[in-house]
Amino acid sequence: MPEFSEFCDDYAPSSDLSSVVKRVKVQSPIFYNNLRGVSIVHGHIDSLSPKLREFVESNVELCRPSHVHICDGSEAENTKLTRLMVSQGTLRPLPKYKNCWLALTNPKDVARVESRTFMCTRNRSETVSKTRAGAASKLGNWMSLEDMQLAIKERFPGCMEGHTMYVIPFSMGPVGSPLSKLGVEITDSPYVVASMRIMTRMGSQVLKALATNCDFVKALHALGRPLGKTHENPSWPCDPERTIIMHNPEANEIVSYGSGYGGNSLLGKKCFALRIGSCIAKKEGWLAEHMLILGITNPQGVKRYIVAAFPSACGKTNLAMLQSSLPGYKVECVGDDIAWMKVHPRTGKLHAINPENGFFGVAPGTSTETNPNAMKTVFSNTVFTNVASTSDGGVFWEGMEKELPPGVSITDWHGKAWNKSMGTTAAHPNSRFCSPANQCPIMDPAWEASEGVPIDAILFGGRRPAGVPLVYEAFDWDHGVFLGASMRSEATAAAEFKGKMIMHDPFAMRPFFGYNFGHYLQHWLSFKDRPNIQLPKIFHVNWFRKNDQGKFLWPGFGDNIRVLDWVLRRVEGDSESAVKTPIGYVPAPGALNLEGLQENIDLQQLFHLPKDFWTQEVEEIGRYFEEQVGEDLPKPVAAQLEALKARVTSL
Ligand code: GTP
Ligand code: SPV
Ligand code: MN
Repeated sequence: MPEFSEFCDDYAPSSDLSSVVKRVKVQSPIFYNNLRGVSIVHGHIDSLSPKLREFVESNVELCRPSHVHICDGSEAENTKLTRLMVSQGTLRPLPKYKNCWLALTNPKDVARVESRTFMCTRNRSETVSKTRAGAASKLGNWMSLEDMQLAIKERFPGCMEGHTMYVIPFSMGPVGSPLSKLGVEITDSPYVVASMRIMTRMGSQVLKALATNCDFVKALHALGRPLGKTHENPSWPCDPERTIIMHNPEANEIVSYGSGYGGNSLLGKKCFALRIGSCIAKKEGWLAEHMLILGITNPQGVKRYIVAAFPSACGKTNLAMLQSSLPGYKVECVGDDIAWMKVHPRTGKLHAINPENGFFGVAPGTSTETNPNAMKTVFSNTVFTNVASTSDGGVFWEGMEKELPPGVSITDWHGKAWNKSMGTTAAHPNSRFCSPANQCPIMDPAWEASEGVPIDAILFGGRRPAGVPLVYEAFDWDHGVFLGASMRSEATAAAEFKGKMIMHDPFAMRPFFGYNFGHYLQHWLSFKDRPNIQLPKIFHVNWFRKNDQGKFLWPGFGDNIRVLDWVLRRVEGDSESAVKTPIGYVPAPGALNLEGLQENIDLQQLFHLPKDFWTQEVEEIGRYFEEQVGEDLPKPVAAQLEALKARVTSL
C-alpha cells in the first residue's frame, strides 16, 4: 500500500528525528533503538515549541512511525492526502459533486464506542458519582491513571510502524478568541487529518499561535494496525476488539486507539470540546455543552440567540439550520453540536461560541424538504462516510428518495448493489457528512465573533414518543437545571446501542461528562449566584411524540419555528401566552402560532399530561438519581424532584 512519502517527492525531508529522539530521556520501560529513518516528510521540527516538540518526539519513540508529517492545513497538503487515500481505497471520488469523497468503514467501526470510553483520574469520585452498591455507572466510565498507562503500553508501542505519523495543530474556536483553546492531535490516519481540517481551524496559523502559547491539549490517536496484523478491510484499518478512548483531565491528555470513526478519532470534538472541555470549564467557571447555537430574528426585527441540548441524532443540526415555515422569521446558524459558554463581564449574559469549524452531521433523514440548508451545504468539499452511492457518481441515503434522478442504480454502504425491496438500509443509520461550516448559506454573521453571542434561552429535549408535551417552560433556574438533569430519550444509532429503549441522558451529556455528574449539577446551579447575572430562560421540547398509530403528532423541522416563536415571546416577558401546569408553563390556548399549517394538529394529545405517565416518570427519575448520583445529588435538585412529585398528584 502506498504511503504518504511516495506522494511527496516535492517535499525533501527537512530534518531527521533519529538524532533528536536519541537525546530524549526514556521514561518508558520499553526502549526502542529502531528510530533511524524516521524522517520529517513535511514541516519543520525545529520550529515547534519545546513542549510540542517533546510531545511529538515522545510519541515517535512510542509509536515508531516511518515518517512524520507536521500539517500546515494547506490546499496542496489536502490534495496530496486525498490522492493518497484514493490510492489506498479509503476514499472514493464522487464525480457528481465538487471535491466530494466517500469513505466506507469497516462495518465494525461505525459509531462512538461508549463502553470503551474512559475518564482517567486519581480518584474514581472525580469522574463518577457514588453509585448504589453493585450498580454500574451509566454516566461515564472511570479508569485509574495507572490502568491508563497500562492500556497505552499494551497497544501503542510500534503501532505506527511502516506508516506516517501526522501532527495536527488545531484550535477549538476562532484562533485568537479569548474563549478558544488549542490542541495538537497526533494520528496515523489521513482521513482524520482531512476531517480535522474541516471540523477545526487547523494548520500553520495554529502552529504560529502554539509558538507563543504552550498551553495545548495533547491528543494521540492510532488506528491500531501494528505490523503483522492482517486487516479484513485494508482500506479502513482499525482494531475493534481493542478499541479504547481515554482522557486524563489533570494533564489535558486524550489517547484513542483502534477506531477511525467520528467522535472516537476526531479528538477535537467530543473528547476535547466536551469531556476535557467540561473539566476545564468547571475549573475556569464556564460551561462546555452538547448544544447547538442559533440566532432568530422575529418579524419585528428583534434578534436573539438560543442554545439547545438534544442527545445524539435528536435534531440539533436540523434545528440549527431551520428554514422557517412562519413568514417574517429568520434563523441563522452559529453551531450545530457544541457550545462553550461564559458569563460576559459587561452584559452579564451567557455568551456562546461554537468551538467547531464544520458539521459532522447525520445523513439519513436530511433532504430538501427537511433541511434545505444542509442540502445546500454538503455537496462540495465534503467527506461522506457510510452513505450509499449512485451510478451517476453521487450519494444516497434514506430520505433522499425524491432527490434521486430517474434510472440511477444504488450501491449501499457495504459496497453492494442495493434496492429498497432488500429490506436493509442503503446508508448506515449513523452515516455522516463532514462539511465546512462556512458553506452553510445561513451562517450567522457573528458565528466567529470572538466574544461569542448572547444567549436568551436554553432548550433541553429528546425523543419521547409518549407523555412529554411539545414544549414547556421551567419555573426558574433550579427547575431548569432539574429539567436538564432528568432528560430521557430513545437510544439512537450514534453509539453502540441496539433497539429504541428510553435512556436517561441528562443535559444530552451522558456520554460526554468529563467529571462527576453531581459536581456538574452543582456547577450549573452556581450560575444563579454570580453577580449581575442575566440568566437565560430554560425550556423542554419534544418534536417526537407519537399518536396511537405510531405517527408523529408534530410536523417538526421548519415548523419547529412555531415553538421558537412562543419561546421568544416568553423571553420578551409575554405573560399572557402561558399557563401553569404541574410540570411547567405551557402555551396558553391559541398562543402557539399554527397559521398556515397544512395538517390538522391534535393539540389535545400533543400537550396531554397523563397522570400515570408522570407518576411513573417521577419514580423513574428518583430511582435513577438515587442509583447513579446518590449523595452527590445537590439538595436543590432533590428538592425539585420532591416538588414535582407533589405537583403531579394534582394531574
Ligand atoms: P448528532 O450529530 O448525533 O449530535 O445529532 P443531531 O442532534 O444533530 O441530530 P440531527 O439534526 O442530525 O437529526 C437526527 C435525525 O433526526 C435525522 O434523521 C433528522 O431527520 C431527524 N429529525 C431532526 N429534527 C426532526 C424533527 O423536528 N422531527 C422529526 N420527526 N425528525 C427530526
Ligand atoms: C454525536 O454522537 O453526538 C455526534 C457524532 O455528534 S460523533 O462525532 O461521532 O460524536
Ligand atoms: Mn453530537
